[in-house]
Amino acid sequence: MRSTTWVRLVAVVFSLSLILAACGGDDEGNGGATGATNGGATGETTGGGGENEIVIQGFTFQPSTITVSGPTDVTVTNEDSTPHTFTLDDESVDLELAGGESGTATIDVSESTGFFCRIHPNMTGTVEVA
Ligand SMILES: [Cu+2]
Repeated sequence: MRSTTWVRLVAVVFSLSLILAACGGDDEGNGGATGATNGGATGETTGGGGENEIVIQGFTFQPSTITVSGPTDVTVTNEDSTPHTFTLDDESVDLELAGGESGTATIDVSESTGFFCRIHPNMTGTVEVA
């Protein structure tokens, strides 16, 4: 009885080690592929998605509302030929952009605020905190 159990145990352990070895090999392959896929997807979402990029076109900020969660880098591109600024209401960010120029600033606000262009104060937008 005991010896039979022991033999079975050895057989099971041996089988498991074969299975684990096989799976281990597969996992490495899959792990790499999955990691790359996830990394790329995450990078795209975090890096831009569009939300962290503002284009100034035709004297308007597009989009005029962005959402941040913690300190967030925002790239602003002025596609007009006229100079504009991207200025937070508290002026903690104040990008001056000549026509065709772009700049990046880190928005770090704890509650929703507005932004505007100092040259054209009717150009406004909103930063919402998620
Ligand atoms: Cu302007």
